[in-house]
Amino acid sequence: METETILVTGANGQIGTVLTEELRRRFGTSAVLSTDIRQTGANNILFEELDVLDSARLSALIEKYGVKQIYHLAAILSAKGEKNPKWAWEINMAGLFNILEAARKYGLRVFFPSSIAVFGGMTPRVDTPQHAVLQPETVYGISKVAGENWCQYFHQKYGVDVRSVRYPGIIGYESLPGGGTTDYAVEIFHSAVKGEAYECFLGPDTRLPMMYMPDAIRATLELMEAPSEKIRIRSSYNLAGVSFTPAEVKEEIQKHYPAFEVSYKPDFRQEIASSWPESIDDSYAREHWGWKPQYGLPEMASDMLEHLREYYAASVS
Ligand code: AKB
Repeated sequence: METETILVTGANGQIGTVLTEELRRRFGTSAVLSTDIRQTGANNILFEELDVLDSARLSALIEKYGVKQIYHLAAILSAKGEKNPKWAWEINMAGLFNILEAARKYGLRVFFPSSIAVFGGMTPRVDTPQHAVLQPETVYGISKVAGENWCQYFHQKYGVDVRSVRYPGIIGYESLPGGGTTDYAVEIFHSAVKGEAYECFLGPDTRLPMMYMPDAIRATLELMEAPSEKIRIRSSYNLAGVSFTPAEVKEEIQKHYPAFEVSYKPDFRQEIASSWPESIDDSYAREHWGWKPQYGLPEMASDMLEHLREYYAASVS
C-alpha cells in the first residue's frame, strides 16, 4: 500500500471510537486503520485485530498499510488495573514499549495518552502544576508516569516525535468508558435519560478534573498537528477542561430532569479519586500549542443529554 496511514490502537474503546471517526472524517476512511484486541463491531471498516504485546504483528501491519502515525490508546485504566496490577503493568508498559520501538524503526509520529492518574497524595490538589511530584497510588498511574518518561527518553535519545497529554476524566455520549475511576460521570447521564435513579460509587463532594469528548478530541488533534518545535514538553502536557463533583453534576442534570435522584455508595474507587487532583493548571499547553477548552459544565450537560435522548429514542423505535 502506498498511502500514509494512521493506526489507532484501542480503537474500540471510549476515546478510540470517537477519535477514529473524527480522523476518518478528516483524512478519509482508507487513511485510518483501526485496531483492537478483538473486533466488537464499533469500528469495523478497515479493522485489524492487534494485541499490542505482539510486536511482530505490529510491524507487519505498519509495513502492510504504510503507517506513518500511531494513536496508542490501548490501556488498562485505573479501577480495572487495581484488580490485576501485574497484567495492567504488562499491557500498559510492554504495549507502549512496542509502539515506541516501532516508531523509532519506522520513523513514526506517536500520540500517547497519559492521565491525571500520574499525580498522587503528595501533589497539590488544586491547580496542580505541570511539574509536580509524581507519586501515583495506582498501577495505572505508575505505568503512566513510567510511560511519560519513556516517551521523553525516546524523543531525546532517538528523535522519536512522540506527543502526549494527561487526560482528565472524559465524558461523551458516543461510547462508554470501561474500568476507570471517572466512569461515574458518563453513567450518571445515561441513568438520568433512562429515567432511573443513579447510585454513585464516589462521594458527593469528590471534585475531579473532567473534559467533554469534543474538547478531548480537539486537544489530541491540535497537539498532533502542531509544528514540532512548539512541543517543548515530551513527557506529557497537563490538560484542563472543567472540574466538578458528583453533587454538582447531579444539580446540573436536575435542571433538565428535576425528578432525577442520586444516592452515594463510595467503594474502592473513592480512595483512588481522593488521591487525584481537583483541578489542573494547563498553562504550558495553552502557551506552547494554543490549547483552550470550549465546554463548561452547563454546555456539556445539555449537549450530552440531548444526544442521549436521541440515542435512546432511536433504540426503542
Ligand atoms: C480513569 O478514571 O482511570 C481514567 C483516567 C482519568 O485516566 N478515566
